[in-house]
Amino acid sequence: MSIRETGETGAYPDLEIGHRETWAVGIPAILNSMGPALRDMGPLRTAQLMTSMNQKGGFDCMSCAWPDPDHRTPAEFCENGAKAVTWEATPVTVPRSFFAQNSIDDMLGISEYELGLLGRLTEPMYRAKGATHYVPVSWTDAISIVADKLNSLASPDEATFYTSGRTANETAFAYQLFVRAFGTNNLPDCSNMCHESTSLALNEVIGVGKSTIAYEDFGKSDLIIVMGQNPGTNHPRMLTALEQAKRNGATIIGVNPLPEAGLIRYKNPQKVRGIIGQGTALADQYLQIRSGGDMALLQATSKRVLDAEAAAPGTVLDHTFLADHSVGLDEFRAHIANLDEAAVLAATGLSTDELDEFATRYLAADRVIITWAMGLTQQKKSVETLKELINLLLLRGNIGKPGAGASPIRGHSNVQGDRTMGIWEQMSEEFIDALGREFSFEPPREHGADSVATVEGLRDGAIKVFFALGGNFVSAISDTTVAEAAMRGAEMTVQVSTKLNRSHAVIGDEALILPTLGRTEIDLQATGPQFLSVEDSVCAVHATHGRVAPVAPGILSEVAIVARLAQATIGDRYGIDWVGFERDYDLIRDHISRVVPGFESFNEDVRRKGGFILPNGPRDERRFDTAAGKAIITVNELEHLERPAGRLILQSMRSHDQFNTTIYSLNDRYRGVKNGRDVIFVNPDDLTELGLSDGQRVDIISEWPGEPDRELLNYRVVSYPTARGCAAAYYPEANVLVPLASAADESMTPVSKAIIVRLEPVAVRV
Ligand SMILES: Nc1nc2c(c(=O)[nH]1)N[C@H]1C(S)=C(S)[C@@H](COP(=O)(O)OP(=O)(O)OC[C@H]3O[C@@H](n4cnc5c(=O)[nH]c(N)nc54)[C@H](O)[C@@H]3O)O[C@H]1N2
Ligand SMILES: Nc1nc2c(c(=O)[nH]1)N[C@H]1C(S)=C(S)[C@@H](COP(=O)(O)OP(=O)(O)OC[C@H]3O[C@@H](n4cnc5c(=O)[nH]c(N)nc54)[C@H](O)[C@@H]3O)O[C@H]1N2
Ligand SMILES: [Mo]
Repeated sequence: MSIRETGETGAYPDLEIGHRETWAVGIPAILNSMGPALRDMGPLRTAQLMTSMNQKGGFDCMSCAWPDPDHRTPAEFCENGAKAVTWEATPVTVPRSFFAQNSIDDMLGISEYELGLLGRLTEPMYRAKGATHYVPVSWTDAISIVADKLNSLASPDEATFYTSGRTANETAFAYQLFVRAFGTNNLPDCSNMCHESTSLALNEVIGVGKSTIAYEDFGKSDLIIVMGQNPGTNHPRMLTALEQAKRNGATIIGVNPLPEAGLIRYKNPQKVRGIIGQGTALADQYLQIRSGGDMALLQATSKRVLDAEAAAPGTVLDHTFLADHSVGLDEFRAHIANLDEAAVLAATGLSTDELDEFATRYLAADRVIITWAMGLTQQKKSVETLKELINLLLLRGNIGKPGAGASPIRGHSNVQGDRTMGIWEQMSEEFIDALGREFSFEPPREHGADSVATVEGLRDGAIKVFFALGGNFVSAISDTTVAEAAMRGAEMTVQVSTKLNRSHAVIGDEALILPTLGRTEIDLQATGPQFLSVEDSVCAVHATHGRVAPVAPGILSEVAIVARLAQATIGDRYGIDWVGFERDYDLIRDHISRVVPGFESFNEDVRRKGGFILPNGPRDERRFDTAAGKAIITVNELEHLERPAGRLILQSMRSHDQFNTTIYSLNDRYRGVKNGRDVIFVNPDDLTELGLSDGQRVDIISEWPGEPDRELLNYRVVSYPTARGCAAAYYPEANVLVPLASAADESMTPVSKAIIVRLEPVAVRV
């Protein structure tokens, strides 16, 4: 291994590595969450927000899609929810002078963290072709610049319309209607990079791409398996549900290469016991699996289940359920009988004892829930892995009975609802038919571009206009260098945003920033204050009401922006009442009630305290609307990621102080990192094997056949007890290492959790 000469001192000179936490939440969480909120917002605004967050009649926290319990505590939020609210509801605004003083090139030199700290956007900004700076522009001009551009395109497919998952149901419905009426299905969204693998796998085998449980099921379960998910950081209120389940006698198993604090032990900040007491030891078993090894683990467990059935016929499988509700058992049994245990051990990095114990626990439980997030969905074989997860549940009838089921835990607070509302480049024929009927037009049928195809389209010149309803596309998508070059090739880019981020600096020839209201703010329209609605991870839909005054006058709601753009672009083409939509969101809900199943009395149901729960075939009546009319047990070839000698499998994940590409601070408390993000966590035995040591600076290099190496320079090695052969670094920085072509089979989700890398020591010049 050569010593490279790339190092300056690290990007974060104050970086400190301290000790790793095994407990999550408790007193530090309360102090951490309330401190910054009080400082930035003042006591009144803070009180208004914190007491209405996630309450019936209040607003929905935008930090994740975790559901709300029926009985709410007065403080129904977590540390990270409080951070998200503080970040959005800050009274600080970006002054005009910022754009006058800083050119777009200057903005490129400002980090995501510092851009966010500048505050909220308050007026539309325009960068004309060739100009070096953004200048203020009126709403009327901004909207007509975009509409004229869209109407000048040779085909509607030359434009693409991204959505980030914070967009509410009503906005999402109006937006996709506009896009389809304009004439394209180019509707990429953050879900393409997130739970797409889940949606595809579950739709195929159980007929619905969503969770099959209700919130109460956690409390009724015997065994909850949490796979590829870090709830202590990303869904902290889930720990309360797990704690409750544990008190009711459930066993909890974590499957994760990293020892994640919250999964292991938990102190509940909403209870006195949790604040001063010992808290709860959560996980009964913790499998530190090798990245990408989950398919092997699931197959090995199914094999043990089938072996147990063979040893005591008629006693292990749920024969009635399988006979009535599934197809494919015989083929599956024949296939799994030949499972190569040596391959399983290699793929999982686990011992036979660990695999046996896991299977024994599965067999001992009558009601099993498996939850999962990005550790399972951002892998090359994600879709197959999730089908294996369903296979395992089906064998013992663990779908459609109390306390049992498959539960993907979604990320963005309304990413699931956006899909229900039609934000997808490949919506079903039924949806397209219903939409066309409701608005008397013929929507386009050909599938549109997803997130990866959007970058390819921009790169190759097929796509000329990029419009984003929220999000931070260039930072979120894989292959940063390629994505940024592609975006710069656009003729026009438009961002509807609350705050500045990198996507406002990496732009096309012409660019616009359209500032919008956040979820915390009162949305006053001609007919009075409006509310919106969201759908959580367990298919519960409820209203969200803004509670504080908008941060500045003149900011439009997302609905208003979409409606005005639609009016300016397609006008009265199909007689759609865009003006009415902006005045009264009930009109949008009326249309939704006739297009989207489950929403038949939307305006009425959504006004009930706590909202309503969407129908769900598998959960409600063991009805599986698949091609076979039953749940499909599938045969999947085990394939595992080979790790070439001297290389590591790198995953990119979130720190405790970030929301996706938004960085709240440079700390990751549970993992012991302070004041920096340029770290790579590596197992101590791997360090020895690679001849590296803790504290050393390395360049991280990913390799992809036929392409030049991708590099992330000058990272500090942290010796950390992750699984052997695996390493971890933070997203979004690590996206430079993920080739655009490295996407999951079928779902095309970037493989953010398994990048083959080598580490090269750098000589640091101080
Ligand atoms: N505070 C906060 N909350 C958030 C977000 C945020 O950024 N900040 N983001 C939101 C969004 S959009 C999402 S999608 C969710 C994300 O929620 P998570 O999926 O929890 O997010 P990640 O940080 O990507 O963590 C992935 C986890 O999977 C593990 N893992 C990696 N590879 C494997 C593997 O091969 N097998 C297994 N079994 N595990 C693996 C990692 O060690 C890590 O614990 O959180 C949502 N909530
Ligand atoms: N390497 C790697 N890459 C990943 C992932 C990973 O784990 N590893 N995770 C992937 C996942 S799961 C996801 S979901 C994507 C996330 O991708 P995105 O959803 O595109 O990214 P975010 O960082 O959530 O977007 C934040 C921006 O949204 C804007 N915003 C915030 N609130 C609002 C609002 O109310 N309205 C509007 N209009 N704008 C608002 C703000 O300007 C803010 O800067 O990233 C993906 N990329
Ligand atoms: Mo996500």
